Amino acid sequence: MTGKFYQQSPQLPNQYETDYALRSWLQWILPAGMLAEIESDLRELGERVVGDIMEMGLDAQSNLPRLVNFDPWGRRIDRLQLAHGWQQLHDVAAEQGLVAIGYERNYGPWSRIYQFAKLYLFHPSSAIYTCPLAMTDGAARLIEVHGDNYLRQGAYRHLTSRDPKEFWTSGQWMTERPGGSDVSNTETIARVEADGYRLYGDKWFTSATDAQMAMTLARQEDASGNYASGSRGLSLFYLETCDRDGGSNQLVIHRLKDKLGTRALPTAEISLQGTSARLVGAPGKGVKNIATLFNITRIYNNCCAVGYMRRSIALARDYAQRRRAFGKLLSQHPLHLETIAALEVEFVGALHLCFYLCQLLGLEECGQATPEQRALLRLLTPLGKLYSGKQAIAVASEALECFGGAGYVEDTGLPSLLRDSQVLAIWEGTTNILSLDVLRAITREAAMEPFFVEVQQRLERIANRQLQPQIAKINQALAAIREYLEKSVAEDRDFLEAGSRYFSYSLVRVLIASLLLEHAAWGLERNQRLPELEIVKRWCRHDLAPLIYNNRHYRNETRTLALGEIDC
Ligand code: MFK
Repeated sequence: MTGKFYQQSPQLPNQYETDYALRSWLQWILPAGMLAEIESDLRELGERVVGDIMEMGLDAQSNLPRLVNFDPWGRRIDRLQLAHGWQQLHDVAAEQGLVAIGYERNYGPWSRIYQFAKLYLFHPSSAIYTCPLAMTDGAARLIEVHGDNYLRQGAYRHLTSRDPKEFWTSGQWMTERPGGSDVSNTETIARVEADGYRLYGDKWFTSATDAQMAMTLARQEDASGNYASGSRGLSLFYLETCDRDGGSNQLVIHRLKDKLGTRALPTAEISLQGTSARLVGAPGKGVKNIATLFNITRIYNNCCAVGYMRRSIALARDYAQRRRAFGKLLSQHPLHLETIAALEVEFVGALHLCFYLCQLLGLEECGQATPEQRALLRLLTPLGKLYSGKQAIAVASEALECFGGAGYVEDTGLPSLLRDSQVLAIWEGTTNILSLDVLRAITREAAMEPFFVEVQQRLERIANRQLQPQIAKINQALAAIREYLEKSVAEDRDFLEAGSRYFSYSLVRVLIASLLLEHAAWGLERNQRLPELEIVKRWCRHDLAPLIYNNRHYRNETRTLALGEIDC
């Protein structure tokens, strides 16, 4: 092809140095002195994620995992062939302490913030190596809370190691063919044999199948060969994927999933054919105990969603200052600027929620959280995951559009942002499953009152009169949420379920508004006009409580619309 016109590719500068939102949040929240201690580490990682770490991720994305079932002589081997880049990411994750920092707790409850700041920087360059890290972290926490000495002295040390040779990742094998979100349909059974438990069954989605261990659910067989049904019949098991001689622990890998995105990540269908395993926690408490793990992975999901948002915007922003159209740079087109600014508002809001959640997690794990903060952590975990997952997809989609056709072309690397973001709303609980979990949190953990008090106290701490219109708007939304909850008492359970996604969105939008507002007020007190001031004004222009009040008639109409039961 001839012609003199070539477009310039977007360039990424140091991802920590140029991230005012993260840096400003850390300055606001971290104790004096801590940021100075960790900042060189964050800066160095900010540089590497646009350098060698990004190269590793690209290598992993270009050399996809392959499953080799048989050796040339017909012997079943089920060997995963993984990209060099993927293996390097394992080593970098260990050396950077991406899991370890959260357990070393050198900064007490603030350690989680430090760790998640690093994960957030690492994630968008990592070909989603953060998926195995999420499950690894969840498994470490699970062992800390429910594990016995054997696991604490063994697996836990591997999971939290900084030595690449010692560092293990963990799988979380929950999904079975009849199950999916409804884990109560799990069919895998655990039988006591001469040397302990052996598991038999099929797991339909096992992410990061290259892990050295996994946490999984199975139904225990009793002495008469019967099994308890439902989710209360499930127990939690620990297994290692290889036996002592390095052979498979009676695992058969049938095939790798051909997925829309996260293609560097090996996700397999496997069978457990007498896999040696160890019971973790009390029998019959499998779902409750594995929740310790998936509540951590849900926070990772939130953090990684924010990481993708930030990367999408960084790319679009840079490109806007290189690409000319209609005689000027994209950055000189008012509508284009509006578009990127709207993405920034979404991203900064999501960042505030995510890191507040990490703050609560750190307090809880260090035994410093109040009962109210523990209830909030329980509530905000599904809320943060469900909201950020959806917004990451929307932001990635809009950012691709900022590149026109180039955003749709594979070798620009841009389409993978959208494809990989899409999974964030699916795995670890879909948006609807999590909206229902929000109801579980408010009914079983009484998390609603702590939520109201939290937002109210933030507003009360803001003295600046300039911010009164936003305070009024948030108070109005809080009143609407209270009214909605009062009304729900008189309604049936379907009322709450049908409205639970909108209800969840309302809680998130109100909480984020209060977080942004308090941060903006903090800036004003220091005579700094932070971008959060404009961000919160724009945030509050939208409906903060998009609740739906549904009754039987409304739901009948919904049924008609959803199922197309309309006479033509
Ligand atoms: C980049 C980031 C990467 C992230 C990693 C990605 C890895 C991908 C791997 C996967 O995708 S693995 C599959 C993920 N699957 C899910 O997340 C399952 C989604 N389904 C649910 O979450 C359902 O809500 C659930 C399975 C939990 C419903 O189970 P049940 O048994 O029908 O619920 P039930 O009876 O309400 O709860 C049982 C117990 O667990 C209760 O405690 P009690 O026994 O004391 O009554 C609940 O309170 C407790 N529980 C349930 N959800 C909880 C919880 N406790 C704490 N937190 C929760 N979220």
